[in-house]
Amino acid sequence: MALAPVVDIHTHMYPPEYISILSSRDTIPLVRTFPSSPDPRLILLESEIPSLERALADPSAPLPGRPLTKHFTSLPAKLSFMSHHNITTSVLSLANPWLDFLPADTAGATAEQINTSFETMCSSTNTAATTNTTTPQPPKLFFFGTLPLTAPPPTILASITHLTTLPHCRGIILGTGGLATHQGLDDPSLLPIFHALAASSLPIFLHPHYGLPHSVFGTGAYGHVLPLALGFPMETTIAVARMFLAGVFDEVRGLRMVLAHAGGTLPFLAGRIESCVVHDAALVGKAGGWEGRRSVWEVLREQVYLDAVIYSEVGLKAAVEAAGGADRLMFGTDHPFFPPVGEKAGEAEEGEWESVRLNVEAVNKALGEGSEEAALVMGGNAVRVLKLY
Ligand code: 5CU
Repeated sequence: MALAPVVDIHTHMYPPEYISILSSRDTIPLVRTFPSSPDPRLILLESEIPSLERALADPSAPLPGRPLTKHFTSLPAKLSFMSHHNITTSVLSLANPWLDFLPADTAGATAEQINTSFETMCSSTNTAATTNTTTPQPPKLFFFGTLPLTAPPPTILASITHLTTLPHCRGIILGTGGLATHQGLDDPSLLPIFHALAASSLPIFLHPHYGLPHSVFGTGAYGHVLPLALGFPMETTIAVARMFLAGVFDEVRGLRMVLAHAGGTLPFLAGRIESCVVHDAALVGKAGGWEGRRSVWEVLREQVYLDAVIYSEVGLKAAVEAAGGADRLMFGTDHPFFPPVGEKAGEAEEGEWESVRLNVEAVNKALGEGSEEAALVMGGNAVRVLKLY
């Protein structure tokens, strides 16, 4: 009997074209080399700016950001990571902050170049995998495309049309900023884009980047813990809540979203959001009102899927409940983020990653190792929802 596939839907890369762009920049996001570090450093987050400034002024200061290892950029490293973790198929995506910072006049061409680069990675890998064996193999790679959101809407729509011509594209990855004006995902100007994605059957993989204002985290030296553990999930929660309140899901019933990090805090807070809606006189009584609108729960269960990147059985159970069943969650690793750290980090990166083990364990503990439900989350759902094979 063939083993059930393991599909990783949350796995990022920066292709060489993207690294060249980051290396040429003076403001975040950027890549810098420092004499004391073998790997260049990747500096993405607002919270990393103070340490970047200190390191630029003083060569003995701690290095800013994180090491840009081969795991961020190399296809062989991705394939080797998949093989170490028994991952049958990965759905790659460009990592944050995507193309959000590009000038309007270059964003369209860059999106085309990067999406083509992902398509080439997928097709060459899948072809090589089938030519080297006599037994049929499932394809190893698919990808979520990226949109030139700072470009004028016709360029964004043309990019969606381009993605529909790429055989391995299975949706798009999207941040929460919205269009060039950065008004978020409840900006009505985004509706034609959402309609086009729905009409093209391209789901959105929604992923955070901006977090919360750095000031809420205080001045303690707590590394990346607060922005990543709390800022990222709150950002996702707020973005989806705003889309819900603006009626985007009702307006674009064909829109499908996969939310990163098990929906941020939505599984825990959906009830509170719903209660605040039905107890808000201004909202419920509003002309053209709330009557007939679906609840948060209905939207979650009809248009939303969650990844299973939550690292604990408690969170995973909540996500399954909120999404309406184990058939709406999909396994992810978040590779290349959260590599092993410590003295033997480099060596450990070539073996099993604890971050992956925690996510696999969460699925097994919450749903039962070897169960049908666990198999769905580990791969079956992605195969079905993203029409992989
Ligand atoms: O947790 C994550 O998903 C990430 C990510 O994708 N990018 C990043 O900069 N840090 C953490």
